[in-house]
Amino acid sequence: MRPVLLVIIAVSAAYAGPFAPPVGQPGTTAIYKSDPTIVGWATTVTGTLRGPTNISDPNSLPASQGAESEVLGPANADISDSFNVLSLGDGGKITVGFDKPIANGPGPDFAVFENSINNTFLELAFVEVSSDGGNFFRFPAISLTPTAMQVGTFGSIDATNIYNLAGKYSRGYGTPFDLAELVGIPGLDLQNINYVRMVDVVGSIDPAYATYDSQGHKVNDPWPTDFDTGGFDLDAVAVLHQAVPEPGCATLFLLGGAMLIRRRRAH
Ligand SMILES: [Ca+2]
Ligand SMILES: [Ca+2]
Ligand SMILES: [Ca+2]
Repeated sequence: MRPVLLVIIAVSAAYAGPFAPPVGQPGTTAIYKSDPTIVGWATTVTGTLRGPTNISDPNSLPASQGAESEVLGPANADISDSFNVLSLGDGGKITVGFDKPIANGPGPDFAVFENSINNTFLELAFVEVSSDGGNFFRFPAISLTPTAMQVGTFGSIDATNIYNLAGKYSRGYGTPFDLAELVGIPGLDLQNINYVRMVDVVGSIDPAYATYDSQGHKVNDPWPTDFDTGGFDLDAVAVLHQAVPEPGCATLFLLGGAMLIRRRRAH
């Protein structure tokens, strides 16, 4: 009896939260970088604003790891090279675009890849989307990581406490986002999403620097990360559902042509 009890306790301690577990666990929502449902990747960076490596230090320089080109095309952070990413620093942000708009289809519509080397050192980012490039709308993120103690520089996070925050999964595996969660927002066309923005959560529980999830919890993640790779590290953004071109225009054009030909023949 005793060994069974111990196992149960160990499992419940390891996965304390209600959300999907890490890569390799039953029920994970992680999307592997070569998943056949991926139909495209980010093709442009339309804006980058890096944050400092330590927001509490006025002399802190912005995070510097990686050029914008590192986040374009397929996810490529792996065991041989985990630095083909762009690091955001505390509160930094980056906005990417696509050759075809993302659209809301069944289930997740895009996935964001970070370069975490394991299932627990998770640097997180809020994710926002825009149709017009001016108005951005944030996915309702949830962080249930306890906030009584700061998660340290190389501290751990339980992925089951994390929802709708990029960086939930280890390198090579994307965190999925479903546009259906943003239904009914004026100014956002879910069939025409042209921009995705990642915003580093900072991760400090100090009220002077803390950021908050959609339920008012401070988002606690490894902090400070006072080095050139500080903050969230964006590897890539995968598209799972692309907008289908409006059938209206092409069909009407063809119909119109056919009618013209008929008329000419009739005369
Ligand atoms: Ca969807
Ligand atoms: Ca980092
Ligand atoms: Ca990359």
